[in-house]
Amino acid sequence: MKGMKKLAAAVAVGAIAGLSGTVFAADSSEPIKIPIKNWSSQIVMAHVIGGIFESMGDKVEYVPVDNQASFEAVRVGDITIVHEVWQSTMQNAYYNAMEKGGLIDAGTHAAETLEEMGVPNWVIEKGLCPGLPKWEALKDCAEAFATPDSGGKGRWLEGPQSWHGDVMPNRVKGLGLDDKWVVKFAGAADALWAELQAAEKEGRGTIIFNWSPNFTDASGFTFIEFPPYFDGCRIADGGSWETTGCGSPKGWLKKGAFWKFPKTHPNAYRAFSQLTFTTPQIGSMAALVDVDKMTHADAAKKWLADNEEIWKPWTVSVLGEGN
Ligand code: TMO
Repeated sequence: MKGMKKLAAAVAVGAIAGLSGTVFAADSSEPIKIPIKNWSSQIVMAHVIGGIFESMGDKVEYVPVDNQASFEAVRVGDITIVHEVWQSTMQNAYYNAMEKGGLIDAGTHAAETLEEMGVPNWVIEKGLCPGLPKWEALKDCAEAFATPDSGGKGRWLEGPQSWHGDVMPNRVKGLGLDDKWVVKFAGAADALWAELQAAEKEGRGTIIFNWSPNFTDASGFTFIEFPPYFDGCRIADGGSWETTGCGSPKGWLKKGAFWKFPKTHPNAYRAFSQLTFTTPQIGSMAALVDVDKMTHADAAKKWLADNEEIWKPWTVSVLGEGN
């Protein structure tokens, strides 16, 4: 009798689902594990995506991870997704994990990306380095960028060393700028934004590593034009001292997932694979924290509340509401 009831219920569900043609399995009640890294848009987007999953009835858990280690972590399922894979600095780790097996491609955001050294626009307007944004200008303006810790050279403020290893020291040397410039690593992203404010207050030049999409897209920031990137130009990718002066490539921003995610959480996976953010959307996620000084979690709540018409459709089956 019990079995009959179950069967009848299954037939009824099947019949209803049959109207729209497909039966969707329910998502597992196991939490979806979302990585937390160390730059603002990534953390806010983690909570935005978590909020989207929660709106669909899924459980989520936030897991702090080292950026480079995150690709192995998602390959073996210690985290379920990676949602900001920046081509210029992460594609090797991403494709290596895919080749080993376990990481699947979950689509590409609309935003194009750039991770590069640059200056706030007022540095150019004040004439602190005539000839920018061409990199050759850096040969003749280092003094205006000296700081107490730079030994009389210009300070080239790179992000934390965990982000790109020796790419910048190698670039400075490759371009023959190492007698005029010295690379210093910021302890964290916040130190880059603090430097922008301090330099403006003191009226001295500043050159920092930065990226787009970011909150600085809206406030005026110019990326320096280095020799063009090509595959293998960097020392770490087999390049030489003649080629490692190459700049960063413009690139994609991808998503990835643990291969079992589509099976364990088919509905959340469908939403995740459909979701895509633009440059201004990602910039605004960062701005809520770095300009408006909200917490990452509050920023995500506000972003979700302000942008329902953007993300709600991703939570609904392509077959229409009710699935
Ligand atoms: C990975 N990042 C956007 C900080 O360059």
